[in-house]
Amino acid sequence: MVNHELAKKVKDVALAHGADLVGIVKVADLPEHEERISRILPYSLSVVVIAARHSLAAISSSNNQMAQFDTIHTYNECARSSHTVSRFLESGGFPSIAMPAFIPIDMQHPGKGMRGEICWRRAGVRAGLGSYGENGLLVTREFGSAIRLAGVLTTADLGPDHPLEKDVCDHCGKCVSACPVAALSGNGVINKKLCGGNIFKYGFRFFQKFVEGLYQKSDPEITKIIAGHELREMWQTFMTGNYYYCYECQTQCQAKSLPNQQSKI
Ligand code: B12
Ligand code: SF4
Ligand code: SF4
Repeated sequence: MVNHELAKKVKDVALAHGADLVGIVKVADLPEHEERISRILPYSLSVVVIAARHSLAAISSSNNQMAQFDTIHTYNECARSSHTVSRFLESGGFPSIAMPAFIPIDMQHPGKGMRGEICWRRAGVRAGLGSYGENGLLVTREFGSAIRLAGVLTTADLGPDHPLEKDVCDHCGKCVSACPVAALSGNGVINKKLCGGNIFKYGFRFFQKFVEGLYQKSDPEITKIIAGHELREMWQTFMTGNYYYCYECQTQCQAKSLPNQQSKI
């Protein structure tokens, strides 16, 4: 039986432990993911979708390390909130799993790390957290696209939310023009290769080329590469688990998001 009271409690727990927005979608309303979900947690009925907001100032900073540090924190808030919710539900007798926000992710063919078990944008739209933007991201009334998403699978039959009736994106097109590598062409269409090349400067592809490159070089060249800035950058990526070098399409819906953030003071 659909439990609205438990849904309310779950939302309170999520909001008290790092979430800024939370919504619920029935597994049956995510037919694209139903098969995978049933393999991860048989008899799951609901997905709790959690959004944690970025600091808009940090991800707009020209110093990318500020944006990366903020991203680590925002993902941590997603993890904290989703794990607390899953433990809360399990203590009530409902098997539940906190899902990764982005990694770990299936690295095998054909997805190769580019397809999540649940697409959080899609789940967020169906749970009524916001709507799709021209940037292809989930845009919220409260924080624009400057959020990170995660969630919890549960066997509890939680009272669901509904997709918003009104489009949150005002189609100003700022995100499309702000992309430094012209990866966006509007209406959510993205050239994943162009974007990936820009945001993952020292990610997997760089690592792969780096290792390949070492085989083809002479000893003195290898020594130079090993002493170079790029290896240190890659080491930092591995250490922090964060490798994003661009946030432009996340920061453009400022008109919508800033007043709300200020109103909390
Ligand atoms: C792989 C991945 C990428 C890849 C591919 C992105 C992509 N478009 O699929 C790359 C490396 C390019 C990438 C880039 C970025 N990513 Co990314 N990425 C993911 C990841 C891990 C998986 C996405 C996935 O499964 N895609 C596969 C399929 C489902 O996507 P698709 O085929 O494109 O289908 C989409 C469209 O068809 C769209 N769609 C369908 N109908 C319609 C209709 C309209 C009108 C529109 C507009 C769209 C639309 O809906 C589908 C998604 O819901 C998710 C985490 C997760 N598990 O969700 C994060 C995630 C999507 N990324 C995120 C972010 C923030 C970014 C970046 C800003 C980088 C950064 N600095 O962090 C850029 C933004 C690029 C952009 N504008 O889209 C956030 C998005 C937050 C938000 N507000 O929506 C996520 C959810 C991570 C998180 N946990 O918060 N990412
Ligand atoms: S910047 Fe404008 S067009 Fe892009 S997602 Fe935000 S509101 Fe929509
Ligand atoms: S993250 Fe940067 S490179 Fe990727 S689509 Fe957004 S603006 Fe373009």
